[in-house]
Amino acid sequence: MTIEDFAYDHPDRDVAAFKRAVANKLIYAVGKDPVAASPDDWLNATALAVRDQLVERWMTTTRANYAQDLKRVYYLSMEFLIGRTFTNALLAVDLYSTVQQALADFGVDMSALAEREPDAALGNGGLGRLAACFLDSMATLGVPGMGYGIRYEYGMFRQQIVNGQQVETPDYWLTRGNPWEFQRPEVNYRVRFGGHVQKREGPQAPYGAADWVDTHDVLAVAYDTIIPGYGTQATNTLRLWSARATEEIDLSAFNRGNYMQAVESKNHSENVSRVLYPDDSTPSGRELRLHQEYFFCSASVQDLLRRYLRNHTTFDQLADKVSIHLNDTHPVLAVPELMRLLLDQHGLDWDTAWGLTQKVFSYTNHTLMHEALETWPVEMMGRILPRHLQIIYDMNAKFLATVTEKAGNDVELLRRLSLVDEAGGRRVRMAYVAVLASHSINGVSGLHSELMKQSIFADFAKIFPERFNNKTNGVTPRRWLAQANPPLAALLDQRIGRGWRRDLMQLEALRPMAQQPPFVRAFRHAKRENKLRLANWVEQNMGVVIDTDAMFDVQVKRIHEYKRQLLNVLHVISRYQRIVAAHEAGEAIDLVPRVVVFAGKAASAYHMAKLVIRLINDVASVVNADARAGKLLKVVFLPNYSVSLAEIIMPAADLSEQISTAGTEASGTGNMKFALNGALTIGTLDGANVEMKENVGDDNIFIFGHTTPEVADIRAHGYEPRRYYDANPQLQRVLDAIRDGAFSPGEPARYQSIFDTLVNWGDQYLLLADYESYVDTQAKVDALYRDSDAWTRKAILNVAGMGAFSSDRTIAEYAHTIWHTKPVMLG
Ligand code: B1H
Repeated sequence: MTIEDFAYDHPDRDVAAFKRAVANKLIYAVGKDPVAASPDDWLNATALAVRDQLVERWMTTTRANYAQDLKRVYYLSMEFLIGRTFTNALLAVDLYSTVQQALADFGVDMSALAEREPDAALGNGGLGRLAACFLDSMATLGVPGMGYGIRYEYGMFRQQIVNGQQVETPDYWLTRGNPWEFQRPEVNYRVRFGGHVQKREGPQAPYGAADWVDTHDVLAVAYDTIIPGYGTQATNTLRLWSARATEEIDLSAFNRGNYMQAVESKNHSENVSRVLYPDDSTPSGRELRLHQEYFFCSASVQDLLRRYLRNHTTFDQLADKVSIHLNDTHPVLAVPELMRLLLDQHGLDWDTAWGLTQKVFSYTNHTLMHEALETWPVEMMGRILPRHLQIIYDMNAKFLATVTEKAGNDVELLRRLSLVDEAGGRRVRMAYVAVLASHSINGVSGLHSELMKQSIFADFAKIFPERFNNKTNGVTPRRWLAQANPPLAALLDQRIGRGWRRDLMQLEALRPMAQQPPFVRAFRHAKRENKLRLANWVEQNMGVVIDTDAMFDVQVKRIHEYKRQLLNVLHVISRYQRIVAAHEAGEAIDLVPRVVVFAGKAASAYHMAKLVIRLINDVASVVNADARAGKLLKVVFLPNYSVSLAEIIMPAADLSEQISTAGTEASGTGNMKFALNGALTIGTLDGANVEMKENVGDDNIFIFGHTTPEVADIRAHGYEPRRYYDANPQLQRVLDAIRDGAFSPGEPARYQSIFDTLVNWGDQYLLLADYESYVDTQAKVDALYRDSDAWTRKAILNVAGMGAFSSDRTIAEYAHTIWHTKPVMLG
C-alpha cells in the first residue's frame, strides 16, 4: 500500500470508497500508520470519516434555516446525557453495514470498536436523557433548534462496587479526544461575575439601565456537535460551552510578577466547566453551581442574540424568531440575562424588554419534591450576580404591584407569590422566576401536570391558568429500539416494515399478531437473545452466572428513597425466606425462578441511598451463595449504570419495576423504554405509568399500591407504619432479618437505621403501606409468567401500545403548541 492508494475520495455507500476515507483519516488526521494503529486510532479515524457524512447535511440544514429565516428553538439544559454516538451516527446516515464491511476488510471488528467509545455522560438521569432524546427528535422532525449546555470535562462519576459499597471515581471522558466535536475558538463570549452595579448618569426611567462594573470575567468557548436526524437530511447542533480564562486576568497577575497566581486564577476560572454535579433531583446549592448556571446561560443568550441580530436590525421580531426553552429551573438565569442585555446593552425600556421576554421563554418543570426546588440565597446572588438580583427584584416589585391592584393588599398571598422567600434567610425562588417569565409552563406527564397546578404553583395557576399545560415525555425509538434491540428491530422490520422508526404509531399493526403463534414464538426468541446478551455481560463483568429461563425482574434508575428500591428488596427477601422455609420443612415450593437485577447511582452525599446499595449487595451475597436458593433466586447489582449499559439491560427485561410512591415520580422514561422493548410493568399509578396503562390496556400491566389521593389521605391522617408491621407476620420476618443482621453478620447493626426509618419513624414514602399489595401483585406476575404464551402475548400488546411514547410525538406537541415553529424545508 502506498499513501496514494488512500487519496481522498467522497465516500458513499461503496465499501471501497469508505475504506479510502477511513485510511485517509487514520493517516492524515490521526497521524497513524495503519500497521501501527491501535483500536482507538481506528475508532477515531472511522468516527471522523462518518462525521464527514454528517457535515454536508449540517451545512445544508444551517443554510436552509438561515435562508428561510425560521424561528429557532434554543433548548437550554444543564444536562445532555447523550451516551455513545458511533452506532447512532452510523444508523442515521445508513452506513452501518458499509462501515462494518470496510473495517472487516482492514481486519477490524466494528462492534469491538463501538464498545470502546466512552459515553458522553453529561447528565444525571431522566432529565438529561430526555434532553438527548429531544435533540434526536427535533432533528428528525426538522424543528430548527439548538441545544445549549456545558462541556463538562468530568461527566457523571463512574461507580464501582467495593465490598458491596458504592465508590465514585472521576469520569474523564475526553482522555482519548472527542472525534465528534468541533471546537470553535472564534465563537467565544465574556461572562462576568461579581463586581457591582452603578446607576447610569442622565435621565432615568424607573426601571432604567445600569452598568455592571469591576467584574471578574471568564470566557465561554463553543464546542459544536452535529445531531443527525433519522431518515432526513436535517440535522441540528448541540453547542456546549467550555470555560477559558480571559487573557487580562493572566496578564495582569503576570505583570505584577506573580506567575503562580496567574496560573492559579486561570485554573479557578476554568473550574466553571470542570465537573457535572451528580445530584439527581436535589440541587446542590453550592456557589460553583451558581457560577455554572450563569456561565452557560449568559453565553447562550449572547450567542442567540448575536445570531438574531445578523438577520435583524431591531428587536421587533425577536419573539417570532426565537424561542428559549428552560429545561427545569437550572437555566432560569437566562431570564434576567436577556433582560439585562436588552435594557443595559441595547437600550430597550423595561416594558418592551419584559414583553419580549415573556413571549420568548417557556419552562418545563420536572419535579414537585419540595427539597428539589431550586432557591439561591439572596446574599450569594447579590455577591456573584448583583445586576441580575436587581432585575429579579424589579420583576418582583412590578408583579406584586399588579397582584395588589387586582386582589388588594393580601399580605399572605403576596408572601406566597413573592420571587423571594423571606422565611428563614432570604432566598430567590427560581421556579417562580421561571413561571413569571414564561408564556408556557408544562409538566412531563398528565398526573404530574395536574399536581403541579394543585401544589407548588397553585397560586400562579389561578393567576395565569392559560400558561399551564402538559407534555407527556417520550423516548427516541432510534436509540431505544432500533439501536438497542437489533433482534426485535429485525423482527418488526420483517413483519410491519421499517416505518416505525419515524412513525412509532405503526407499532399498532402488531396487535393482531399477538394472536399468531409463529409471531409469538419469534418475539420470545428475540427476547431470549437479548437475555443472553445481558447474561454474558453479567458473567464477564461480575463473574455471576444467571439463567436465561428465569424471569429477569429489573429495576434500574437513580437510587432514591422515593423510587423505593427498598420495597423491591423487601419483596426479594420475602421470596428468599419462603425458599429457605420450604426447604427446611422439606416442602415443594411453587415460585417462578427470578433473577432480580438492580443498577443505579446514588448521589455522593446521599447517605440513605448509599446504604440501600449496600443492602442490595449484602442481600445478593447471602442469596447467591445459598444453594437452597439455587436456580430459584439470584440477585445482581450491576455497577456503573449508564446509557450504554441501559441499552443492554432494557431489551433483556421481562419485568419492569416502576414502584415509586404515587405522586412522586414526575414521569419516568425508563418505564417507557422497558415496555417498548417488550417487558411487562409492575408499577404504581404514578407519573407516566398512568398513561402507559391507558395505552397498553389494563390487562397488560400490573398496577398495585395506593393512589395519589390515598397517599395524601394517609399522610393527612398520620402514617402509622407499626400497624403494617404488627399485622403482617411475613413482613415482620423480612424487616427483623434486616434489623438483626441476617445480611450483615459481621456487623449486625448495619441496617438498624433502615428498620427504624421504615417501622419506627415512618418514612416519607410509605413503603409498608404498599408492601402487601406489592407482594400480592408479584404473585400474579409469577402466575402469568408460568404461561409463557400468555405472557408473551401481553408483552407484544405492550410494544403495540407504546407508539404514543415516542419523543417525536412529544416534540411535535412542543413545536406546535409551545414554540410555534415550522420545520425546515430541504430541497
Ligand atoms: C427529574 C430532576 C433533576 N426531575 C435536579 N428533576 C437536578 C433535578 O442536578 N440537579 O440539581 C437534576 C435532575 N430530574 C426527572 O426528570 C424526573 O424525576 C423524572 O420523573 C422525569 O422522567 C425526568 C424527565 O422529565
